[in-house]
Amino acid sequence: MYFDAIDSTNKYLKEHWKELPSETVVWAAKQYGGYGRMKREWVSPRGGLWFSVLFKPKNRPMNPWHYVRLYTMAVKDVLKKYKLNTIIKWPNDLLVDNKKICGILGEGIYTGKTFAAIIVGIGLNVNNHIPDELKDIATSYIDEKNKELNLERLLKQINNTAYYDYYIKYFKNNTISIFTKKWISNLNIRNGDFIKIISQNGEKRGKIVSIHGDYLEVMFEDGIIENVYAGEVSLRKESV
Ligand code: BT5
Repeated sequence: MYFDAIDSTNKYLKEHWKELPSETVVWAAKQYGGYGRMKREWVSPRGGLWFSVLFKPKNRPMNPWHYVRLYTMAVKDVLKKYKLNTIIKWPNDLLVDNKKICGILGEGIYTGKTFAAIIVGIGLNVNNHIPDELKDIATSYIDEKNKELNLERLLKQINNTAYYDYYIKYFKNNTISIFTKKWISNLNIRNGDFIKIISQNGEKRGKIVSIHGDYLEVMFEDGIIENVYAGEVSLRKESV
């Protein structure tokens, strides 16, 4: 489905998931109410690629974070074809030289015991120049390469890669852990790295004990080991 302008493609699917089939893609040229985790604003002017995909699978894992990871891998692979190398920043971003080019948001529709649907929203800065207030932390394809890309072709390539290279291959109960391992090996963090965790309760420094898909095991400065969950924190790498 294509919209010239919409508040948010994720919001659209959250309101219409019941009557739409699995794997519906909603794409908008522009969003005026785009959002990220914890309802943070996602700047979505014309020129960027803003879309969401609905998943209502019968026999595949139903954790929103699997779908976020699916798209970080697919967008990374496709941008590489356009000669732009990115790294995956745990848990949901793609970076170029430490600046965010893509952010991905997974949301689950929870009905009682299980998720009935997953909505994954992809925000990729392509032909849009980054506004001054985000220039220190964000970049776009055109700002990196001085070249425009065809958004429709890009959208198809990303969805084809996500579907055929990862979803069909790995999104089964016995293969999803292989996919998660593959994803972890593509991250910009390793066990033993020092990090700063930013959450609604403030900032804390610690060292990564182990990395998992949905959470990190972290030893904080006071020696206490805790799990920090992907939905609740932002992460910065610290130099030692
Ligand atoms: C994300 O959140 O990175 C997930 C963004 C998902 C956006 C897509 S677009 C299609 C679909 N429809 C929606 O409404 N959402 C999805 P988070 O990790 O919370 O990062 C949000 C932060 O990124 C903001 O607080 C800003 O600092 C920064 N930011 C905002 N707009 C940006 C942009 N266009 N490019 C890079 N960084 C941006």
